[in-house]
Amino acid sequence: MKMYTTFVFLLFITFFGQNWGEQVRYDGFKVYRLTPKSQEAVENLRTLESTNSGYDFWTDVRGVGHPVDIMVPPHYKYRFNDVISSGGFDARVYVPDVQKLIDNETPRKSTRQLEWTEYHDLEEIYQFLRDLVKQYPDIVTLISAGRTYEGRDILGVKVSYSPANENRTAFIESNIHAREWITSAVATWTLNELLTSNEPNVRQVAESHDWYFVPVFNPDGFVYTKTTNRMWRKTRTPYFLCNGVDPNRNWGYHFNDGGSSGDPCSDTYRGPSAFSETSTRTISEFITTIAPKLQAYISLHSYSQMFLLPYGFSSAHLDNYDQLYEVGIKAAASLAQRNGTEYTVGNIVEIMYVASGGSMDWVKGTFGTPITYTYELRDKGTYGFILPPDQILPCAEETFDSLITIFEEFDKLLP
Ligand code: 0X9
Ligand code: ZN
Ligand code: ZN
Repeated sequence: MKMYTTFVFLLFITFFGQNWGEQVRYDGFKVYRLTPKSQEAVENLRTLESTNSGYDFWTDVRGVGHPVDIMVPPHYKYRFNDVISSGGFDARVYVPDVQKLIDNETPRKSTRQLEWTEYHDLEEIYQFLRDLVKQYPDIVTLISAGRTYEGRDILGVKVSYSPANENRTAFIESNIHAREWITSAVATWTLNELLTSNEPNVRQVAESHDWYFVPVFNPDGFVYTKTTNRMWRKTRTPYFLCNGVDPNRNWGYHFNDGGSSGDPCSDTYRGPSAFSETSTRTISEFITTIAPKLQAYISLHSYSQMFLLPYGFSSAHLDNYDQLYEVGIKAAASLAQRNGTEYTVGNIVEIMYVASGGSMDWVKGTFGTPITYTYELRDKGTYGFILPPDQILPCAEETFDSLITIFEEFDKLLP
């Protein structure tokens, strides 16, 4: 989503809300859902979004009848009421107090083991990976997929049951956007399930592919969401006036081809050049080393409940769109079976918005990888990025069902 956490807005919180080095708080911040009823109302929203006005757009402006989620600071309440009463919107409060959601999300009883009943920090996730290697020394290997601007390792694992699976390699990416915590929780659960499930169909899929999992693609941003600002999206590289590049606008395929910003203070800042970020550059180098063997590249985001198909720069149905769409519909059906969770399937531009420079697009465009999906996981805005921990398991289970379907279906279609 194209969101502008503005410089002014951050400055405000920094100076008035608290001292340097402490957590940003969101007391009294509300998320409104505005549905524009006219083209004029749409334009007004676009203006509001692009002027870096202090509002944080959690979802992008798409058009008449399409709802937009906007986080509003408490001191903007009256100003925002004026926006609403300017007319042309259906408006309601979707999240009454963002800080309350954050507080409910984090009961710190720090279990070292991952149990998917709470969200973990980077070190706990990395320890989980190291423990798996100890537990399954013949199957799991620790990999370093890259490093970050702040000097962190970007750790992952390779899971391989047989050297014969090499040409059926799947890569699972998650948490490239720092605040989308549910994505790494789902990825680690998926990894664990592939190793431990006794279901015959799961064993079949697990043991007939090689797997790469890199649960936190953006460790600097992720750590920053834990220590300082829960709503951070980007990397942490300093640029003029503001920090961070949107790491899903920074990849070198159709870089700067729509749906990204040149403003370092924007949440969709593409960076000064393709692969300007240490993390995206080094990860892309790693992916290049395994690219000839890649059969699948799955990227996990939140939120919206969607299966997105390439590309983010064009609404054209390119490459194997039809195949991806058909399997996507089946995957959505199997996802819905368990809890009734509904997903929409389609091209990024058609069902979401223009967004160029994404990781999946780079993989698809550069290497022609057949299986390429971007998930937008739960939910549809009730909690948004701050999905309660009691939804981790149901979300992971249903997502896993759909992943199994994707691989079962493509095994019928691919050599
Ligand atoms: O805008 C994004 O990067 C993704 N949505 S999110 O709300 N999680 O930020 C969509 C990514 C679409 N993928 C590509 N353009 N490749
Ligand atoms: Zn995202
Ligand atoms: Zn396969």
